[in-house]
Amino acid sequence: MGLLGMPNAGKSTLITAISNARPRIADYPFTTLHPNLGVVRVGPEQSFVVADLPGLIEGASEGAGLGHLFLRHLQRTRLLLHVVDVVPFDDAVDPVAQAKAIVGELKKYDEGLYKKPRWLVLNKLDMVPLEERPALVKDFVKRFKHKGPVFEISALNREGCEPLVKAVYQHIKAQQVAEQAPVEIDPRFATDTPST
Ligand SMILES: Nc1nc2c(ncn2[C@@H]2O[C@H](COP(=O)(O)OP(=O)(O)O)[C@@H](O)[C@H]2O)c(=O)[nH]1
Ligand SMILES: [Mg+2]
Repeated sequence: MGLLGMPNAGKSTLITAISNARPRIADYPFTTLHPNLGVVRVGPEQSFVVADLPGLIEGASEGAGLGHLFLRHLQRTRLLLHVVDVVPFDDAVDPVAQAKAIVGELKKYDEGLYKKPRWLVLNKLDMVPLEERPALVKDFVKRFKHKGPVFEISALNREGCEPLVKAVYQHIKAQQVAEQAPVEIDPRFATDTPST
């Protein structure tokens, strides 16, 4: 599973909350040139790898060309989580516009990645009073025109992280099983089939 999102969205905090990785929080995005990989343990013999990919979007949009360093990791992911800070510090910043920009970069960057399943993870919900959350989430999803699954979390206090991790595991497992399903061979084309 790979994490996408603007700097400060909470990707490093999330990977710390759910996996054994210990990246630097609130780190300047370009200081990490290597993806942070972590193992998420879901249950006995149930785990998956999470990759925080600093620089993919940020680097690509700056023309820094760092993105390709992470492509290899990203291409191996079966699922992308798009992490969004719903309460940006700067009031002038519209988180929906930022999220759209990320998706635009992704599409420009690599059509294959753009087509991967991408779930929306609305982060920092702890900053939003309970009674305001439903409206905020509804408005975001509507304006972002998001069709897939949506998760509401606080990476900081781990609220909502467990259901997210379980859903991710199930998705990845299901895809893995589907990929390993035996390919049916048409007997007419099997080499050991008698020709009569
Ligand atoms: N209140 C709150 N702050 C958060 C949450 N997640 C991350 N932060 C803060 O947001 C800042 C950026 O987090 P970081 O994980 O480094 O973001 P990244 O740039 O996407 O990796 C840090 O100061 C975090 O403590 C959250 O769920 N709630
Ligand atoms: Mg980070």
